[in-house]
Amino acid sequence: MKNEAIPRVYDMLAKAFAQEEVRTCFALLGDANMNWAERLAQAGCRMIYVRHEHCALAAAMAYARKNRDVALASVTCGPGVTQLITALPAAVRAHLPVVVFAGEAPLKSGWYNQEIDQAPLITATGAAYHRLHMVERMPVAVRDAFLQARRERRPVVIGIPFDLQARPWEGRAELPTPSRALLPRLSPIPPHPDDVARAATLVAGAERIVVLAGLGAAEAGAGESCRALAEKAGGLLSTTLPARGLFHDDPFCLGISGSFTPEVGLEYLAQTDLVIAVGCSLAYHAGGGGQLWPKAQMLQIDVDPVAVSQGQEVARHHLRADARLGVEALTAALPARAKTWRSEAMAARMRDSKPDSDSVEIEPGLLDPREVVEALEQALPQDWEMVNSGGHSSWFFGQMPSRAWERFMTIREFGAIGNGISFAMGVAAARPDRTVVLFDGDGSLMMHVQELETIKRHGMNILVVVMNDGAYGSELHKLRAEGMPEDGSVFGYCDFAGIARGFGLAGETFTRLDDLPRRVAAFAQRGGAAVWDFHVSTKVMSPSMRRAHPQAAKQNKP
Ligand SMILES: Cc1ncc(C[n+]2csc(CCOP(=O)(O)OP(=O)(O)O)c2C)c(N)n1
Ligand SMILES: [Mg+2]
Repeated sequence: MKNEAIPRVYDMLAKAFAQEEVRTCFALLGDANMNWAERLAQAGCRMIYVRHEHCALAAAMAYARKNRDVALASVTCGPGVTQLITALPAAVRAHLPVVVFAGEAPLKSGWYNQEIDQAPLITATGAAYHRLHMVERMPVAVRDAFLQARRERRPVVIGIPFDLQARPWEGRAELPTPSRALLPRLSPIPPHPDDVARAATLVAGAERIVVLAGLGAAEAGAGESCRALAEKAGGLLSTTLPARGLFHDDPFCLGISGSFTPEVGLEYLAQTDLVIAVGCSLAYHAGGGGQLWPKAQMLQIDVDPVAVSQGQEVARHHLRADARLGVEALTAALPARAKTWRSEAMAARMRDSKPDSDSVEIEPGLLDPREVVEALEQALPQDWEMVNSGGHSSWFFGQMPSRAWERFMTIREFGAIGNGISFAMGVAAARPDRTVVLFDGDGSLMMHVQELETIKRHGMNILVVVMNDGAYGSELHKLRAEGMPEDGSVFGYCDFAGIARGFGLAGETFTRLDDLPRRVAAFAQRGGAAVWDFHVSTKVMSPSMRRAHPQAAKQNKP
């Protein structure tokens, strides 16, 4: 008979997590985490039980990004752990602090069917793995995992054999000091005056400057300083994709730099002679491997400047500093300019041009994805949280110039599809007072469509907007470009509205756009969750796809 009065190791473990002030845990239960999870829930942690372990971790990643703090996920041992392997590399590369409580197979058994060597699987992704086999040290090890996740900004997976979890707790009754009380104070790093003087000379000698801000700039609160620097330098503003919208209301913002650059922005990037990259890791995609700004020198302002990034030589000039302090010091050191690159005509062009003006004749009964996005940009309330998934359609969804970065999220550092629905759940959990709108492709949504049930059960406010081209559009366009059969990339327009209704959610199909404002108003009134299925043509190739396949772009013409 169980003696409930004797605390077990899992009781102590739950307490150690609870004192880390984790308010939400994304989990899927099995033998190796259920006792712990149950106790954690009793301690007041909100449990969001999902339908696939990948989605627990992916939702926690979005939650961490949104709250700018550690998030928590939990899975059982063996098959629970192997399901994490697609999400972990993205969390590592996106620098997301997530602690994962994973079980391990029992140590006492000679054989256990779910046993697998978990450590090498996890560490292969770049995440940390800690085997906790010393019972007395477990509460300290848990605390240290939170410290490590924060300091290294990466996922830390804790594996604990479930027979050890079930042992009576014979250690100290007191818990260790929680991580929050031990965190070092990380004040913003000011720049060195010599570096500022050198950077100012470089900037003063350039004529066509673009200030390119990344997520580091946005999170350091450097938006206003970047605007002031660009103004004083007579230059333009741009952002990386994750920081899109940081300058959404600035007339001299050319949009995103990278694969997602709008048409007019490409022209200006091609002319620039100096890119000042602020709080941005200079990933390959941000400058198309440098091809988007062939004439430009690069000055990087960052706490961790780099010369080579993702296989490319990126910056020869560096100013090591906190993004805001570095930009402010540089702006102050710049002499006033006689000439500016800016003009009213330029602002008017950026304001009035379409992101992509290519003309395509669309089949009757289908929509142009660009028009869908324009209509959504007009109709969706500004305070809705936006999540952009992946795939070909993400280019179009990225073009919503009125939207601010605080309400935008994308995590695509491992290039995997199928994450949108989990990221939307993570944002919804972090911002329960808001409506979240997910922009996803049909293929990506289908990969984890089961989570519609989680959304329904937890009463999340999520509008799933599907750009349904009846295909893996990314693959289809490449196959077409190569003159290959399209099999394996074309699936037909499945009925997402019907699927949504099957999960107890509202579902609607769109083959026209004129009644969108009315439907948005009705949804906003009703709240809850819904899936909106926009049937779009595969005739429209995104500009980045056209750049990669110029021949195919010509053939696609009516
Ligand atoms: C997990 C994973 N599997 C396969 C791929 C290859 N892939 C990239 S885009 C894509 C198609 C996405 O289709 P959909 O979500 O409908 O978006 P679309 O490209 O049609 O807009 C696929 C299969 C991937 N990136 N990630
Ligand atoms: Mg598709």
